[in-house]
Amino acid sequence: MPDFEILVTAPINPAVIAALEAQFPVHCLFNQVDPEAFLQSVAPTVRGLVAAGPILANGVSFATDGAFMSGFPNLEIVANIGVGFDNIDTAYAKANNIVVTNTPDVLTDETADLAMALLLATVREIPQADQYLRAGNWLRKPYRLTASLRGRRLGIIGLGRIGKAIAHRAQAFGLEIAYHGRNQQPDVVFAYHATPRALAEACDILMVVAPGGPETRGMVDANVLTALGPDGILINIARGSLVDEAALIAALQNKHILAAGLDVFASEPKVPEELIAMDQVVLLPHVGSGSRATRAAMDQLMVDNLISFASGRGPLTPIF
Ligand code: 8YV
Repeated sequence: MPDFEILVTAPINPAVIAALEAQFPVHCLFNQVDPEAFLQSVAPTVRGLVAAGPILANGVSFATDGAFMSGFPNLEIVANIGVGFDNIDTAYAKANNIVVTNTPDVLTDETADLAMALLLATVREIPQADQYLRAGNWLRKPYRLTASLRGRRLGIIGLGRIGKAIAHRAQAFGLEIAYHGRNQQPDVVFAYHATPRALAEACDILMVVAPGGPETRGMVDANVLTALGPDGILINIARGSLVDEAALIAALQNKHILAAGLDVFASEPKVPEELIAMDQVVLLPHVGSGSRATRAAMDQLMVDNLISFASGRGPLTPIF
């Protein structure tokens, strides 16, 4: 498709760039010495953008906001690698008839697996116990006893595809499940709570799975954490923006909650020193979807969206 020029905004897998180059003329913005001058030269003819969320971008990406998109007079599609699309100004895209695609489904099970692994690691202190053994401490005395998953109630904020996959797994672990979301879902048997605070009051594990963006920013605040209680465990695999990070640090320091397992952070890849210094947290570098197979499937879905759209068959997974 020689007349469908693509601009890649983030340093994605080189193999994916090669796959795009087999179909389209491709420009890469992220490795330019003078990105502004480069943009000026290519922007008029670019019809598709490849965007990526926080982890692939790793701070090098260009925000796909309205100001950025407005520099492309012939922009028709933004293809995102990632199911979350809070890195894209979707209101601007919609208003300007720009299609936005994401990569749902192909990462659902991988991310749900990681959520359960992070929950177990946090409750049973798996990284801490591993560290204890490696430091030779086991030779002196057994590892301390930990909290337990038994008899716990799991509250899921955001019962979408990934939230439901987590609920399915959590049922097999014998957990009682409740949820909060924008709306109660008529076909769901789990107890619904209209606010994050009410959910936190009813549970002792809070699993954050809802999308990022202005609507959910800071929804897990000091009040919600206090409601979770001193045995409470917070797991966040969604976006750092959903949790008031300063309130979380204070809640952990003051023992208003027991522990936290975090795969995402407010300003990742920067993680607050206070969290790094704590023993009651498990911290992961945003690896929810990060297996080779799942990332390859996400990459392929992004490429397939562009091919399908550019050849007139429409996008495969548009967000609106
Ligand atoms: C991605 C994610 O790895 O899909 C998402 O929304 O958070 C991760 O799975 C990342 O955003 C890719 O850019």
